[in-house]
Amino acid sequence: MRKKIISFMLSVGLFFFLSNNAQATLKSHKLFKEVYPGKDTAYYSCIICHLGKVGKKGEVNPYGQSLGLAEKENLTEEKLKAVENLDPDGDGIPSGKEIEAGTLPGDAASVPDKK
Ligand SMILES: [Ca+2]
Repeated sequence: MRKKIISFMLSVGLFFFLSNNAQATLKSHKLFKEVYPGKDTAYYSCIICHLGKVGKKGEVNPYGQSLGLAEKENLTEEKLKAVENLDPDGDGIPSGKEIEAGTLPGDAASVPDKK
């Protein structure tokens, strides 16, 4: 019985931990769309900032790292604007230009001339 109670408490804790992370990620996603509107819907994907297709907080690509998402900081419009002139994926194109062109600022294989 005691094991079941402990197991239940851990499940409840894990649920709240995961839903907090998911909410923060969704908030960042919404902000990105607001700051950079008018893109193709497919562009607004987790892979803009994250390594996987399902964005997990902490598992971020170089662009996500430049935004401080690896340190689990909250995303702000100021942070998005502040990294527009940086090239975190090292492909020679600044993040702002990549977003304008619809390529991935955290993936060196995605550049404006080969989308
Ligand atoms: Ca790129």
